[in-house]
Amino acid sequence: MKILLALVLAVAGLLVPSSAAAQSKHTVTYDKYSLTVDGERVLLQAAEFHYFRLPSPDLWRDILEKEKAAGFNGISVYFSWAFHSPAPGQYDFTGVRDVDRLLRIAEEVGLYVIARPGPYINAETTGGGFPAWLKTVPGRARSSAPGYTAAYHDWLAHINPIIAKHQVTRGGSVLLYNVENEYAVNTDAVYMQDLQDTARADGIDVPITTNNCCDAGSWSSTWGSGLGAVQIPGVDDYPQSFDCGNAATVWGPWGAGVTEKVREDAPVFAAEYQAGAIDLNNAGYAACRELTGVQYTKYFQKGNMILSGATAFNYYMGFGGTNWGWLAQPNDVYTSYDYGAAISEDRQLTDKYFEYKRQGYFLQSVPQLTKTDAVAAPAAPGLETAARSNPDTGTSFVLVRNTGTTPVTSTIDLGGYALPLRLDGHDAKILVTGLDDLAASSSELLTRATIAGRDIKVLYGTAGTPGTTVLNYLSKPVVRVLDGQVSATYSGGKLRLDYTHEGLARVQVTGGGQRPQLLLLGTDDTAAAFWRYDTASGPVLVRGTDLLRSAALIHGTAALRADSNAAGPVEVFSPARAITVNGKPVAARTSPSGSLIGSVPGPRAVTLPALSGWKQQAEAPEARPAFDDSRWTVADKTTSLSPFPPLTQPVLFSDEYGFHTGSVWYRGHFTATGAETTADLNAITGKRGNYLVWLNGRYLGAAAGGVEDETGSPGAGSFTVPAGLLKAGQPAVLSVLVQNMGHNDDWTADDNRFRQPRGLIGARVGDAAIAWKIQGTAWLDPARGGLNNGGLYGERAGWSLPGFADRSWPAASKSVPAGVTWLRDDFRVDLPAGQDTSVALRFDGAIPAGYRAILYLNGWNVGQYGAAIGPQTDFVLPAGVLHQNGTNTLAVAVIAEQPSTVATPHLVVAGSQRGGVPVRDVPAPDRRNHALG
Ligand code: IPT
Repeated sequence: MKILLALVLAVAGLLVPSSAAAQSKHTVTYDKYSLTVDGERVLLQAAEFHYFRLPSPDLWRDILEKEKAAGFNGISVYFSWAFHSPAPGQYDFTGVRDVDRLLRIAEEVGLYVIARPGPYINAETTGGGFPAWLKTVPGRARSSAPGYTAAYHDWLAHINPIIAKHQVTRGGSVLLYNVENEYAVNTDAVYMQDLQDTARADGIDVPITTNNCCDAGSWSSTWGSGLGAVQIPGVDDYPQSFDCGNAATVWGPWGAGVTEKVREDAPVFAAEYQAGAIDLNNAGYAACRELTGVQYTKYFQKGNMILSGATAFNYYMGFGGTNWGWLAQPNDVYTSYDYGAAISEDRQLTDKYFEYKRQGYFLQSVPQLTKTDAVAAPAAPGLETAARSNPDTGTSFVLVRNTGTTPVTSTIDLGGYALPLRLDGHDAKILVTGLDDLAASSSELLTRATIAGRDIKVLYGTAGTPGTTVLNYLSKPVVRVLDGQVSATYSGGKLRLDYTHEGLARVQVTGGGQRPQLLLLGTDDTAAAFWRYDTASGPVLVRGTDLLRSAALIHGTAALRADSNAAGPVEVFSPARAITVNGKPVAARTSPSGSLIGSVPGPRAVTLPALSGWKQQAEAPEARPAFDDSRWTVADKTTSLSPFPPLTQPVLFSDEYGFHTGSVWYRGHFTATGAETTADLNAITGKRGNYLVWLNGRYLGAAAGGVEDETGSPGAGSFTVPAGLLKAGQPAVLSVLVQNMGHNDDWTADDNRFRQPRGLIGARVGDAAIAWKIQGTAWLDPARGGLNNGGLYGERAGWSLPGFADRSWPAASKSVPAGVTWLRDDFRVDLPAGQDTSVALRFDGAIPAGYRAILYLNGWNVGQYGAAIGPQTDFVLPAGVLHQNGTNTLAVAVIAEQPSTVATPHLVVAGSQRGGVPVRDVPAPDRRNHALG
């Protein structure tokens, strides 16, 4: 019965693969070579993933399945304190914050987890993970100061139990626990030790690591007093830096990218190995993907593997995602955190993904690599070589790199043969000798498996280059070339195959005193078309489709869950006699290679609606003198913990009054003399922010907010008071809308950056004594969280939400005055079922300088658009936040520094595949079912 149910579910494509290990407890240890689980050596190949940058939990499974399909066996996850804690003592782990669910998905998909709860995480996210309310807590952050200690103990008391429950040692998948982040300046060993003691007291029993940046030896047993030392120190390597604008010429400015060994008794751990870049210079993420492209990935990563002997890797980022809401740390990033990663922000697989897959499959098929020592390498004239060897099996791994930029033709002595070799400029290969029956090869190994009593090896090389593979055979075997051109010779117990890497050659070898064997000899591209999935009843190899999510072998059927970008072939190597793809039977024939070949359909065409029903409404009543601010907070503090002194009294820093997110309004009341000539203001907003000023309802203008740099002018603006606007003895009101961005990080661990204020830091109108009121975010959205909404009038009144009654709003003229204007449009989407269509909002034309726009999809703040913000013109609308079959509401808050004609966006398909994972709408309140504050 159980089997029948499994069959039905598997055929229907519903069976969620679960790691064989789930639910049973395991022992985790390590030695100088590698981590071990139940005594088995593990090569950890992880990709960094930030759940908080993808606000649709069903899509977490999509990304994790994509990572697994690329050969990763782990993910590394930062947990952002700021994302879970909107106010002191308040924590939320539900909905898009349900990290227990994330860790369950990782278990189901079969991925180890490196858990990184900080408390400090950097990550170009607001506050570097610190909640902004921490600015008002005394005691230096990232130290053993009591105030900070109490605050982070509260965070860890919430997050540690969730992590602990999911450890490998308790049947889960958390394999490593990372304390702090690049904690190398202004360090405090007592604090570093306490993080670990707290973790242990909370039940963390997997090895503890930390990621070091600058002094790789930090927190090793021999560093400093030894207090705070971690078991497995990790090292961050970013060889390409972040100069995306010069991608074409940059090559390793930040060093060779070889991870140092830090402790003699621990394995080498590449804790963050560069796999993309932040777009520091607004070059666009396509340029960052080029900076860290296939060539970089081959040369530096393969180099690191062999030169360092690392057996644990984490690639930063595997999928970058989106700084939705106010998640961005504004000095370094804007809305997109695409990162030029292997999986793009719109969840598409890029060229780089397939290079990760080639390397990942290789790593997973050579357990011999988990225990190696450096050995002398064979020479290859004109090329750089280095080697490592497994002392138990004699298997050797030879790195061959072309350090120059032009192709090199050479030979290398492998296994007693001088094998011809040609490497393109900056190309790198890892060649293997002595791997079971594989004596030597100048092709690289993609993967190997024994399937239905036959050994299959997939080997590959650059298209057009020569390849030779030498195999041990006790006696002369029968060689049949099924496809392609391969010549075979046998002598002295060795079968030698010579060929040119081209298309996909297939060679069947039988007899010779061993199991039958199928050799698949491909190019980079044809090798990348293979997918492998290890089912409970053995491996399945699939050629074709565009992503194999899982496979199951059930009663003679290979049940695949796969995505296809277009109609095409699917070839399955397995013991099965029939195939289903996504639950549907596929007509298949048996090929001469002994595989089943059929075809899969592509996605159905998608029509997206035009966004043509825009309505428009101006707001900003706060600018009007008569506006009732009696319920606003009085701003009258005279001191703050910020190292940045206020320029005038009282202290107007918005964090002091509990307003940490996005826009903040100020109203300053004073009695005029009539002699005032200027209003002089200063604001610190973080990079990309601004502020707009009204006096007695008259718009005076706007200025850029100050940025991180403490030495520069803190966002100074001097505004002329129009003659006659102020009258002697009459009440006057200065209204200021400050567009605060996210919060600075605390990379330097000295509080200076992190405690930098947001909002007004000085205000003067003549000599008037000003009485201030302040208003920011007015309600905590229970689903979208504390980082979604700022304090615009429309945000406070629910204009961003679906269901808000905009019936009385006029059709949009799209011409807006200086100030704040909203546009709204409802549209219906009906995307085909059983397929994954990724949708984005696109703005055409030049990015406007005169205004900025905050974009809300169904109430979720999905991004900010404007020349002052960044180069971004496409904004991803994640499935689930986008109702794929239903009504959606777009709301655009335009903050204009001058009268403008605004551009409205249109919908585009960013990618479409048949397949995908089921995605439900992310539950979130609309106007009708919550009370606005
Ligand atoms: C490294 C950080 O650990 C990580 O959080 C992130 O900020 C990354 O950089 C850049 O995206 S810091 C390293 C570059 C010195």
